Amino acid sequence: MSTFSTLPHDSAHTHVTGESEFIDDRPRAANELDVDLVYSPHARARIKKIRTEAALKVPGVVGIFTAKDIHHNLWGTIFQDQPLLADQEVFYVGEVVAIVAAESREAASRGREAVVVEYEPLPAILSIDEAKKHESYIGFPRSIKRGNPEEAFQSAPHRLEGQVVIRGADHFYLESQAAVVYPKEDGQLEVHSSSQHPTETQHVVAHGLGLPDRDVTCIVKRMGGGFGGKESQAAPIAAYAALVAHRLKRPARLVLTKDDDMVMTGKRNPFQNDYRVGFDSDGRILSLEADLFSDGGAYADLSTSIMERAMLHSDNAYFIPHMRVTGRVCRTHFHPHTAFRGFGGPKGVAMIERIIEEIAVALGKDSLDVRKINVYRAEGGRDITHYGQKVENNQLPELFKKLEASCQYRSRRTEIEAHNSRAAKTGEPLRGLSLTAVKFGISFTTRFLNQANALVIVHRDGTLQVGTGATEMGQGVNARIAEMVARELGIARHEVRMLPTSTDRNANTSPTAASSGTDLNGAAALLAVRRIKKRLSQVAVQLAAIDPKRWASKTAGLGTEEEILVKNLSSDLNDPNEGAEWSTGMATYDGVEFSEGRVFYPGLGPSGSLSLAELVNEAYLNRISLSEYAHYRIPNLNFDKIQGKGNAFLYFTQGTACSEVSVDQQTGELKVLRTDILMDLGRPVNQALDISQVTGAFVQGMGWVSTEKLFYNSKGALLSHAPSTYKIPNIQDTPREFHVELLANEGNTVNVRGTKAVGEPPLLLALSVWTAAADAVRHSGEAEEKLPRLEIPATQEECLRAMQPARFRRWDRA
Ligand code: MTE
Ligand code: QUE
Ligand code: MOS
Repeated sequence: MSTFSTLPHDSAHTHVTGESEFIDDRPRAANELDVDLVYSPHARARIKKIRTEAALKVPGVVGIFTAKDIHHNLWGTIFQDQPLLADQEVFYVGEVVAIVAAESREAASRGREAVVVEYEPLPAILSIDEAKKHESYIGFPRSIKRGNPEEAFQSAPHRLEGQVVIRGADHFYLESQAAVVYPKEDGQLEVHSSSQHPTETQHVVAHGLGLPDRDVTCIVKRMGGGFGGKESQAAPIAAYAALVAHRLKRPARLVLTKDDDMVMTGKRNPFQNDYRVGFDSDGRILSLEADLFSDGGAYADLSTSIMERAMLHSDNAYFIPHMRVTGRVCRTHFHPHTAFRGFGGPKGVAMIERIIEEIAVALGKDSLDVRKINVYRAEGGRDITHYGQKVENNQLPELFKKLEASCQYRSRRTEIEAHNSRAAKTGEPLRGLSLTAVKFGISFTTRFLNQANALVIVHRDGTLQVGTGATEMGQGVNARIAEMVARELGIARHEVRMLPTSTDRNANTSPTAASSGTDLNGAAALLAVRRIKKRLSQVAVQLAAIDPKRWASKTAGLGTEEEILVKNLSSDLNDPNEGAEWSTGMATYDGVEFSEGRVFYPGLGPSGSLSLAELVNEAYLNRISLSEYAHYRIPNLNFDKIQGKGNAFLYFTQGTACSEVSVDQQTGELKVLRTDILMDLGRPVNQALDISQVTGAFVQGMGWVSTEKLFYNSKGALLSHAPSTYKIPNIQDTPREFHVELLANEGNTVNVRGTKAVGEPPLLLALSVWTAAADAVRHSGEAEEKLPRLEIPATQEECLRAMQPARFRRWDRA
C-alpha cells in the first residue's frame, strides 16, 4: 500500500492557521446588509395576518419581505412543492414566513422579534403512525420484488417478524447554512453559498426572483461540512439573501445561528420498517418481506430518492432469493427531512443486520456464521441482487474472512461469553460483540445525475488551474482531483490549484453527493488533462525531429518557421468518454513519458527531455490549445424505477466492521471498547484521506446509533437544538481501540483509476455498534426478550429500558 499517496488535505495548513475562508469570513462590504428570518413556532397553522409596521420602525431595519415579494414561490429538488416563504399556511416549526433586512445583525434580530404574525393553530401529524392513519404520504408507493416471497415464507422451516424504529439525526456541520449575495451591474447576482449543489442554488435563486439563469452565478469555495444537509437546503437560504440584494441593491449576508439552523433544517429521515423473514435451520434466509415507512417531514425534498436507496440496500451484503420490499414516504409536520451521509442506505441495512442477529439468537448460532452463510457469493448464482444487478468485483466473502481473523473474533467471543455469565451475577457492565458489513451502491439512482464536467487550464509556467462541479466540504475531493491530474502530467500536486466551484465555469452540475464527487468530477478532469497530454505528446515527438535552433521559442518572434500541428482532440470525439479506459491507470501517447516535472522522448532536447514548462511554452508558441473542457457520464446504468429492475450502480464499495461494546447495567451507559474495520476501496488515490473518511464516517454513524437523540415536544418543536442538549461524539466517545485497514484490490476496472468511492459507505459500519449493544443487553437477567429491541439511537436510557423493562413500565404508567 505504500505506493499510494498520503499527502495531507490541500487546505490542512490554512485550516490550522485560520486563513481558510468560509462564508462568514468574507470581508464585509461597506454597504452590506444583514438578513434574519421570521419562522413559524407552530407545526401547522393558518397565517391570519403578518404585521410589519413595528418592525419597520426598529432602528436599522431597512426592509421586510413576505411571500408576495417572491416572483415564483415554489421550489424543490425533485418535486417543486415547497414555498420559499409560507403564504397561507405553515406546515412545520421553523418554516420561514418573512425576511428582515437591516444595517447590522443586532438590528436584524430586533426586527425579527418585532414582526407580529397571527396564527390559527391547526392539528398536526407528528409521527409515522399518525401519518399512516391519515394516509398522509408523499409520492407514490414503491415496490421491488423477486421470486415468490409469500410462498417461500409460508413454507420456511423457521419464521420471525418484527419492526425496527430508526430516528433522525442532525448533520451538525460546523458552518451553519450561510450565503452572501452581491448585486452586480445590469441586474446580475453573485451568490456565495455554503452549498453542495451550486447549480441548484443558482436555479432556485433565479427562479424565485424571476431572473434568467445567465444572470445568477453561484460560487462555492468550500463548506465547513455538509454531510448531505447542504444538498437541497442551502438553496432557499441563498434565495433569502438574494431577494434582499436584488430588491435593495446592496450586498446581503445570511448566516444562521446554530439554534435556528437546527430548528429550521431537516434531518436524517426517521424510518419504521416492518419485516417478516423465513429461514432454514442453518440460518439461510429464504424469504424477506419488508415494508419501509419513512418520515419525510412537510415537503418532498429528497425523501423519495432516499426511500429508493433504502429499498435498494435492504439486502445489504446478503443474498435473499425471495424478496419483496415496499416503500412509502409519510408526510408529517416536521422540517422536511433530507439527505444525510448514506442517504437511504443505513435505514435498509439496519433492518437486515438486525434480522440476522435475530436469526442467530433464534437458532442459537453465532451471528457471524449466519452472515457468512448468507453473504453474496458467485457460487450457485448467489450474487444477483433483488433488483437484478450482479455483484461484480465481490470482495465480501474475503472481507468477512480476513476481518474475522485479524480481530480475533472467535477467541474474543468466547472470552465475552464467559464475562457475561459472570456479569449477570456481579452487576459488572455487560459486553457485546458484532461484526457487520456494508455493500454500498455507487451511482446516483437517478440516471441523469451521473454526469460531470471539468475545465483544465495549463499555464505557461507549467502550473495548472482546474475547475469542476465538485464542491469541497472537507472530504478532500479537491486534493484527490488535483492529485489525479498532477500524476497524469508527472508533476507534484501543489502545481495544480483547484478553483472555487462556480456555475459560470462548470454549469449543469450534479450535487456533490452519493459519494461520487471524485468519481464523476475526477473522471471529467482526467479526460480533459489527457487530451492536453495527448497534444503535448504530439508536440514533443515533432520537436524531437527538429533542430532546437529552429524551435518556436527561438524563431516564433520572427514568424518564419512552419508551425507544429496536432490533431484537434476536442472536436473529433464521438465517444464522450473517449480515453476513459481506467484499468490502464495512466495514459501514454506516442511513447512520450511525463514524470518528475519533465517530459521524456528520445531526441527531445540535448538530454532527451524538457521540463513540462518548456514543452508547454513551445506548444503555446505553436498556437496549440493548453486548456480543455471535458464531460463525463457513467456508462451502463439501466435501472428501471417502475419495474424496480436493472443496473442501478456502477459498482459497490464494500467493507466489514467488528465492534465490541460494554453497557453499564446500572446506568445504561454504552462504551465502544474496540472497533476493527476492513474496507475495500479499490486502489485509493490518497490513502490518508480515505482512511480519515472511514474514521470520520464511522464516528458520525456511532453518534447516530448511540447518543444523538432529537427531542421534540408534543407540539412538534425541536427542543434539542444546541450541543448542550444534542450529544455528538467527542474524542472520548470514539472506540478505545480503533483499527482501520484497507483491502488491496486492483480489480475495479470500471471506475476512474480503479478507485472506489469512500464518503458514505463506512458510516453504515457503525451499525455494528448498535447490533453489539443488543448483543450485550440480552444478557441482563431482567431482559424479557431473547434479543431486546433497541431503537436507533440506542441511548443510555434506551439500553436501560431494554435491560430492565419492568421497572420502566412502572414509570411509564405513572
Ligand atoms: N467529509 C467531510 N469532512 N465533510 C462532509 O460534509 N460529507 C459526506 C462525505 N464525507 C462530508 C464528508 C457525504 S454525505 C458525501 S455524499 C461525500 O462526502 C461527498 O463527497 P465525495 O463525493 O467527494 O466523497
Ligand atoms: C443518491 C443520492 C441522490 C439521489 C440518488 C441517490 C441525491 C439526489 C438525487 C436526486 C434525485 C432526483 C432528482 C434530483 C436529485 O438522487 O443526492 O434533482 O430530480 O439529489 O441514489 O445521493
Ligand atoms: Mo451525501 S448524503 O450524498 O450528500
